[in-house]
Parts: sequence; structure tokens; C-alpha cells
Amino acid sequence: KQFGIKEALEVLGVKKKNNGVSTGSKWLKTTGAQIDSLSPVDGKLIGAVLSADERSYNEVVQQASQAFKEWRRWPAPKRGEIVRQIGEALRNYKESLGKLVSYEMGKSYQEGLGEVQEMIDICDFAVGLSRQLHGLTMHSERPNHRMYEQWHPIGPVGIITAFNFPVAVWSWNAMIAWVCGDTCIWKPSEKTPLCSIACQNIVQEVFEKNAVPEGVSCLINGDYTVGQMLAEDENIPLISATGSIRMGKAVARTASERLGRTLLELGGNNAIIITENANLDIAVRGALFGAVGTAGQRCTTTRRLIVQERVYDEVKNRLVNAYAQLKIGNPLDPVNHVGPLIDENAVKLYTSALKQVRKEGGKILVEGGVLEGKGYESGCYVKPCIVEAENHYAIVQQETFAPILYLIKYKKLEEAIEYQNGVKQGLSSAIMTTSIHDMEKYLSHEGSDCGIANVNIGTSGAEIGGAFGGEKETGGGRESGSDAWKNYMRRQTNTINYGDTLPLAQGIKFAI
Ligand code: UN1
Repeated sequence: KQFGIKEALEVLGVKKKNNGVSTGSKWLKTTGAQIDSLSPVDGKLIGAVLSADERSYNEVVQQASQAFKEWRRWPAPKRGEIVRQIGEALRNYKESLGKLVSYEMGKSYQEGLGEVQEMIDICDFAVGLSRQLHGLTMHSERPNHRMYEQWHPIGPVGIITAFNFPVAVWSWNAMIAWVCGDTCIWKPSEKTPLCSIACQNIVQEVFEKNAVPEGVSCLINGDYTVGQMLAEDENIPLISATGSIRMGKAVARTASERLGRTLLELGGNNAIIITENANLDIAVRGALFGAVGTAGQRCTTTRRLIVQERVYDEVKNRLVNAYAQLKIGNPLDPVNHVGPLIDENAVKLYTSALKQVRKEGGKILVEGGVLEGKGYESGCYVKPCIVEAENHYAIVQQETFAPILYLIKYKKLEEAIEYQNGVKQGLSSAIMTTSIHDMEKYLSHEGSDCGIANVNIGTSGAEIGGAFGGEKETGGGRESGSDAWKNYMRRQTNTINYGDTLPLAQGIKFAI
């Protein structure tokens, strides 16, 4: 069965062989390694891109720095108008781009469309924001003085993204950074390079129509060594990185060495607490999508289910039944719920996690395994599974990017919250309850310690309007909505004396 991938690639201007380094209209010569993009859906080669080498990297940074000098002079609402047009273009390309995301990354077509919708939403958000980049005014302690703060563009921003949201996470960063007056240099995941080519083409179409300076949108494909170049580079005042904790620590270490800023959105080990009085229909549905959606490869995926002992068996049975009905297969086929993992290495990590949890004493409730045979030729399809476990198991403490759900029993809410917070990561969390008491306790200072805490909603599927990110080893960064834009600007405090004397602050007397 054909799902229109060929047509989508054509519409998006993605070729068999693509140069992976661009400053906008220009695609730069490079001697960098070729990255082949294999689809986890059927194992076939979709196309290839060339990585950046040192020379093309330097050219990109120079162009982005030069473009910044001009772009920052465009009035913010004019920059917003450009982003508005990108949102329009994305509406036109939604089906094609959603298809490419699904085929190159392996998430369902529905989720591919959802990802493009997130891009459209952040464009809309950024357009409004372009008229609201406001600072505060304060009262000076000195007579005839005025004090205020303003926000200025910061410079070229480095954006490192992961394979699991190959287009949306870039857009959260780029659209906001652009209305803020920054230029962007995107280092996409080497597992989903073709998505980046498509995005660059869409943006370029808009930029060209509006004579946006060359270098406002730059692309540098490559592996971690290219990301490392960004982290080291003093010309890049801010690095926004999404991915593993290991990657985030490396980026943070390198960037902090030169006192560069970082915005990190790293791993999660997200839990849902189900209390005894929860609406179990909502709870089970929320847990199901949270655990198996995107084949467990969201940083917001539900990895742990912490269930009150009185409803434990019922939740367990309902989930086991639901898992039995899951259809695993080609994510472009709308009958399937679960697609493949990203590659064979991810399958290995999944298999070894299952082995380890068994060794630690976990009891398998829904058996896992790698699927073989017709439709599963890529070797990347695995069965979502459920394991009865204890929170302290070493493997439960880790984030395995796969559909493995750990069930944990509790008696008292305090204990459940302790389990939930008792991991190194702090991204997303949820409670399923109808008790106001439990809900408020969960949301209070002694409740969830995560960046996201939901009630009667699963852990994944956050809207772009809120600030997205988490605490502890998740990295502390906040992207997307609310006032996350402040990360992409520099703050300046200004005090103006409009009198004809010079009173000093703190009443200091200094006279000759
Ligand atoms: C990610 O997995 O890196 O909340 C981002 C969600 C999505 C974004 C996930 N809106 O699940």
C-alpha cells in the first residue's frame, strides 16, 4: 500500500541526496559525512543529507551573525508578520509534512499531523507575542529619575533538537527567537535529517517573498560533533538543546565553560498517580495514550503508573485488556495505534530494559518482544508492555525511550508523591482524582516537583501556550508559551536622570 510518501517528498522539495547545510537561499558546499535516512517504518532508504564540516559551519555562523545585525532592526511586529506567513505556509503543507514526519520518525500519521499543528499554533502565538515583548518600569529612589527595563535581541541562537519531535521542537524555538529578533542555527537530529530540509524549504519560500536577510534561518546537519561546535562557539550566546540527559550535560559543560547560556529540555521519567476515587475511564485512557502513544518515545511519555491499592487490580485489568486491543504496524495506516521505534539501537535498549527489570524482580503483566514477519521488516516494531515493579529498581529510575509501563502500588497519597518525585528527572506528572483535597495537595509546594503537573489529564500532549520543560535532570529550561520568550532576549535596566543635579543611589555623599 502506498501512502503518498513520494508525492509528499516532492511537494516538500526533499531530494534523494540533499546538501544539509544552508543559510536560507544558499546551500553550502561541504566535505562532511553523508547521513542516510532510513525509515523505521519499512527499513527503506528515504534519502541522504551531507553534514556540515568546519568550513561550512564557520560560513553559517558568519552569515547568521551578519544577518542578526539587520534582522534586529526590523520592528518586532514586522518580524511577527513573517512568522504569520510561515504559519500560513505550514497550513498548506500540513499533510505532506505530517506524512514525512510519520515516515521518517515512525509516529502515527495522526501524531505527525498533530506535530505540524503544534508548529502552526506556536506561529500564531509568536505573532501576538511580537507586540508584547514588554519590560517593566520601576520607581527610582532618586528625584527626577526614571528607571525601566527593556528586552533586546540576543544574537544567533543554536537550536539542537531530537528525533522524536523532528519539526515541532525546532519551531517552538525558532518562531519565538525570530519575533525576538534573533537569527537561528538549527542542528537537527541525525536520525531525522530530511524533516529539517523540508522545514528549511518552507521557511525559505516565505523569506524570499519578504526579502528576509540571508542567514536568519540556518541549518547545519550532522552528528553530535556539529552540536559540540555550536556549544563551544562564542558567537552563539544561547544554545537551546532538547534530547538526552547525557547530551544536555555535555552541552551545558561546554557552553558554561565560556559562560554561554543554555536552555535545556532533557529526559523525563513521568508518572501518573491514580487515587482510589479517580474516574477510571479517564485514568485508563490517559495512561494508555501516555504510555504507548509515539511508541513511548515522547519525553513526556508516561513511564510509571502509581496506583492506590484499592483500585490497583481494576486499573491493572483494564489496562491489560486495552493493551490486548492495540494494533502495531505501519504508522501511516490509520488502523494502527503503535508504530516502530526509531532504530535498531532503540530496540536493543528496549530489550535490555526488559531483561533488567525481570532480573530486579519485576513481574511482566503484558509480555514485550520484537515483532517479526510481514510488515515488520525494519526490525523496529516492538510490543508495548506492562511490568509490575518497584520504584527503587535501577531500571525504573531510568528513562527507557520505549513503550514500557511500570505499575507501582501505594497506600497513602504522601507515599505516592514520594515515589513520583523519587527520580532524578522532573518533566511531566499527573494525578487522576476526583478529590479536591488530593488534587490541591498534589499541586501544592509539597506535591509534584515537576515542570508540568496535570489533573485528570495524562502526562503527554502539552499545549504550546504554557511554558514547557522541567526540573532536576530535565534541565530546568522552559520553552514555548508563557514568558519563555525571555530566554531568547537580553534584559537591560535603564536609569535616566532628567534633573540638573547628580544624587547618588543609597544616599551616598561624594563631594569635592
Ligand atoms: C518531547 O517529547 O520532546 O507534551 C516534546 C507533549 C508534546 C511535546 C513533547 N506537546 O507531549
